[in-house]
Formats: sequence, C-alpha cells, structure tokens
Amino acid sequence: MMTSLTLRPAGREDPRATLAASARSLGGDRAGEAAFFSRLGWRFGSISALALSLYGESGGSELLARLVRLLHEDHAARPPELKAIDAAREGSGPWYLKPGLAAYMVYLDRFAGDLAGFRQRLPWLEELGIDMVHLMPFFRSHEGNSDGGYAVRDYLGVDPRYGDAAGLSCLAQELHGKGMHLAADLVLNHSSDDHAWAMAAKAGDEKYRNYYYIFPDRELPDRYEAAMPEVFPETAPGNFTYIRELGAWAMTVFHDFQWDLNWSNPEVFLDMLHVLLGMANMGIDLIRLDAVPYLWKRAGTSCQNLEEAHLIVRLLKACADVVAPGVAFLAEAIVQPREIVRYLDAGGIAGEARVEECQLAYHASLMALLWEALATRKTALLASTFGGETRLPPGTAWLSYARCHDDIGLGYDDAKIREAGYAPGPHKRFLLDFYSGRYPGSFATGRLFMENPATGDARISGSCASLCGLEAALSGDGATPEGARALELALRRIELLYGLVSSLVGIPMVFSGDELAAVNDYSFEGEEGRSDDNRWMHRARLDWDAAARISEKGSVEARIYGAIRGYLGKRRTIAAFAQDAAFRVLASGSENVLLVLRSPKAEMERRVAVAANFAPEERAFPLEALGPGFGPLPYDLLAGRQATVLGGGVVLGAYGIAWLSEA
Ligand code: OTU
Repeated sequence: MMTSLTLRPAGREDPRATLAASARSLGGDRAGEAAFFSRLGWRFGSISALALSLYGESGGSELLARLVRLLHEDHAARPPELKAIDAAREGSGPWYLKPGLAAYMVYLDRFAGDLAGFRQRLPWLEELGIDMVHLMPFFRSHEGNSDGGYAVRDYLGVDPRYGDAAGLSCLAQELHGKGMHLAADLVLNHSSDDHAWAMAAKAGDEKYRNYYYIFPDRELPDRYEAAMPEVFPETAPGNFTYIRELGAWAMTVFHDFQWDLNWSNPEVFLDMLHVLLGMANMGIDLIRLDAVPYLWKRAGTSCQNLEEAHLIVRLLKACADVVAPGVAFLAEAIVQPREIVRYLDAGGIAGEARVEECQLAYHASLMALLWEALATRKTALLASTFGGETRLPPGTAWLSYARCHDDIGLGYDDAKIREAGYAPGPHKRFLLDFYSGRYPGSFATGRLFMENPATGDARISGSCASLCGLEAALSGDGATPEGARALELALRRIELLYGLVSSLVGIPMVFSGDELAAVNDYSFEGEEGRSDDNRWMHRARLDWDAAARISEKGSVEARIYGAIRGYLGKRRTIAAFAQDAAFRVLASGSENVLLVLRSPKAEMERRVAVAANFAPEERAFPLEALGPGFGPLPYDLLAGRQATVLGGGVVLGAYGIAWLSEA
C-alpha cells in the first residue's frame, strides 16, 4: 500500500513536495489520498521530531515508517461520510466553537439501557438544548468491578450489553445529521488486567510484558512509591500490585486490575494510536483522554504532568490531524490549575495558528471553586483564581461543569487560599466537613471519598442537588416556613451553579440527572463491585417518572429542568457567552458577589455582566462596578426585565444570578 512512499527524515527538503509526488502515483480515492498526503506534509515535521525525541533510541526511522503506514491504513479505513465531514470542518471554524454548544455526560445503561434505547431518547436531549453527548465508557471492560468501564478489556469492541460497532456508527450518523456531536473516552493510561495484552503477559509473552511496567522485585517500585501520591488510598493503596502469574509487581496507579501501560515502549504508542484512530473512524468527534497527566512515569517524581506526557499528546494530536482532522481532544487532567492549562497549549509555526495538544479541557479548577464559594458564601478565592487566569490560546476552550461522575477534588492554589485569608489545611478540612454534612448547619448531604489518614486528604462524593441541600430539604417538613425556605434555597443553589456554568466561560456540560435535580442514590451500597466506591451515589439512573413531572407546574423537576433549559437556550443567543469570548472579573464591593464581565469578539455586539450572589440573603453591588455602557437600569437577560436598582445598588436575591446586558 505504501510502496511508493519515500520517507525522509525532517531535513531541508520539503516533505510536502515529496509526499505530494508520491500521492500522485497512487490510484483509488485520489482526492482523499491527496488530502491525506497534503496533511501529512503539513504535520510531518512535528510527527518526526516528536517521534524521534520520544522513541529515537528504539529505532527512529523504522518506527517512523511504521507510523506513517499505520496512518495511511487508518485513513484508508475512514468511512467516506466522515472524510466529507473532515473536509467541511477544515473549511469552517472549529466545530466546538459553534455558538451555544452545550454538552451532556451520560451512562448508556443508566439513561436508556443501550445504544438503541439511547437513540429513542435523543429528543430528551434536543429539548434540553444539548448538542454534544459524552457517552461514558461503553467498550468491553473488566469482569465484575470495571471502575465504571474505565478498565478496558477490548479498546474497539463495543460491549454487547450496549450494542455493537455498527450501532455506535449509526448513532454517530444520526447525531451528525442533527448537527450534534459524539464524545467518548480513550482510557489510555491503563488497560484492564484481562485485556489480551495483559493476558499474554501473564502467559509469559515477553513482548506484552513490555507493554506494562513490570518489576521482578520491590527495588524500583519502592523508589517510585517514595514520590508518588495515591489515587485510591482506601480501596487500592499503593501504586503496585503483586501479580502471581508473573511472579512480579505491576504498576497499578488506579485499581489493582488497571495495569498502567508503558508508553515509553513505541509498540504501545502505535497500538494505542490505532485505537484512537479506530474510535475516530467510528464517528466519535471528541476523544476524552482519560487520566492524561499520568501517561509518563519517572522514579523520583510524582509521575504526573511530566514533559513526555505532553509530547505523547502532541504526537497523537499531530497524527489525528492527518487522518481525522475533524476530531478534537478533551483533556481529563484533574490537577493543579496551572498544570491543567498546559494541556491546552497552542504552539504552531509562524502565522499558522494550530492547536498542538488538546482543544478542550475540563475546567476542574472552576468547578472546585464554585463549590468552595457555595460553602464559604464568599467569592474571594473564586474571583482571584478565576480572575487571574490568562486567556486560552486561540482554537481552545474550557468545558465548564458543576458535577460529573467523579468525586470533587479540592484542587486550589495554596498561595491564593492564603491571599483569600485562609490556611490551606484547615480550609480543606472545613470544606470536607461541610460537604460530608459534618459541619454544624451545613445544607449538604455528601460523603468523603478516598480519605487518606496519612495525608489528611479526601475528596467529595454526592450529586449536585444533594450537595446543594435538596436531599436535606426534601426530608424536612415542607409545610413549615423553615422547610419551605430550605427547599427554596436548595433550588436556588442548583440554579446558581448551572447559571454560572452556562455563562462564565467555555462550553457548559450537564451531568445526566442534574436536569431533574436527582439526589443521591444509595443503592450502590448493596451492589457487588460498587459498594466500596461511593462515586456511584451520584451516578443517577435517569428517573423517567420524575422526567414526566417537568410539565407539572410547581414540581422540583419542572423548576430545575426549566432553569437549565432556559440557561442553555438563552446562552445560544448571547454573543458575549461565545466559547472564546473574553472575561474579566470586576470588583463587586461585596464579599458575597461575583461579578464577571464577558466581552464578545465583535465590538458591535453587547457586553454582558454575570452577577452572582453566594449568600442566602439579598445583596447589592454598586451600579458603577459595571463601568460605563450599562445605563441606569441594566437589562437582565435571565429575568427578561430590567434589574432592580435601589440607591445606586443593583439588587440580587438570595443566591441570585443575573445576566446584565449593556444598553
Ligand atoms: C478518571 O479519573 C476517571 O474519570 C475515573 O472515573 C476513573 O476511575 C479514573 O480516571 C481511572 O480511569 O482520579 O478520582 O487527573 O484525577 O483521571 C478520579 C486525573 C481520578 C485523575 C482522573 C481520575
């Protein structure tokens, strides 16, 4: 297939010309081939430089030739309709910057059973205002406990419980037909211990033993352990597991059945690249790179965010640009704020702006800050951290969210915590107590996740609604004035969080169940393989009886569904809330009020100020805080009327949020 292609190391000669000449000699899909070779020429410099710097010692040019052959084959296998989408996307701006784009994260089985059921439920998402669906892991995974599908056994094999590859492609096509997009996980840091590679390793196959980090004794594992934190200290302490069949230790940073893949082995790179391109060829538009900070390990370091992890993402990206240029990457990097942005780094050569790593990343810092502000009622840390963020490089955007399937990690910048007047340790303790309901007067019903007595660390589990106080309010007496107030405040907190997620920055994401204010589900406690992982309490099974209540006036479901649908719908019409519109935190003069000015790219469009009150009582901020342009009575796009201005102060109700438009 590749016989006429001459590979040259990146030198003075223009590889584009060489490759285009090779392309001309090929038959078949001429236009497709020409496009492939033109993109290969465009990205070849990066591909060869990255491959050589990562794997140069393990046979550089041979590896490069195999890599290009793989790209060519996976491109040949790319269905024509996806190539047509690629071509269309290359001609327009990035699809994920489409105005108003909103995402939804959902478990197939908990929402609709399987792929076929999911297609029937699509109208639910369309009605809500969703245009991108992230299906939680659906490839075949570990028997028994599979860590919610994050221990993958067959990277391109759709779990028969959900359907098959054809069903997935049909869903992708249907979504594309509706102008919607599909996101899915590439769990690239580790495979399941019953994946064929791990099985071969256990059977004594040397090649596959080298796919993992396997050590004959504790010498290296102990050196690694000295500097590595633990991800699941309660249920999977340590980062290594003794494997009887191997008579050796495997690196298992997550659970003991999730073996870390050895990305310093180029064979792993090539196989996983093929998996990535295979996913792209199924019609997946956005590939979520699970646990991406962990991709490279070096004894003596935390084994997170190492430079080589970034190089791997860059190499994967350059390769995807050649085969499936319409596909984007989403970084799942739940790490320190300053580390997260590095996965969105844009590089590129003079005059040619292009994204070198991921186009999107979860805004985990914003998520954690929102919960911090809700507990403290104060916006100092949120304002200083969020306000101090630099603008993202062109072509990238945040995915903003309040809740997802994971725990809430309290990842803040210690210096900023001190600036806000707290001590990092006690402040974290307070938040943990608050959200696990131990703090006197807390409204939240949550639990600690993975408490580590050695470090005092823990994270938080619980659904958005329960952490906002709905579970407690519903168990109280709604007929009493206190009960009614507790319910009202809980609902307002949910509205506040989703209102901010929809307007502060980036693309909003709804976590399935939140649109119905689903409270914690404790049935996981009796379920095998789940009882020791309390993240299951916030992974809602969508309650379709509750869903029917969205048309019942006065119901909790109608209220929250209506609010979220309203945010997503209104956001679509507001140029200042575009994914790449600028933001600036303004001084509100109130410790409870966050004030953020959003400015659209086009100057003739109106700016919009987002004002949010984190106190359970009314608050006001001075009209002048908005600066000139908003007039004496700013218009609140959310309420659909002019804001209340009293004595020069803009009034916000308890937990109130307003989207104030320039006159
Ligand atoms: C991810 O999360 C997934 O979202 C989890 O559901 C998986 O269990 C896990 O990977 C293993 O595949 O530690 O507590 O910086 O924080 O990857 C969740 C990223 C996790 C990690 C994150 C991980």
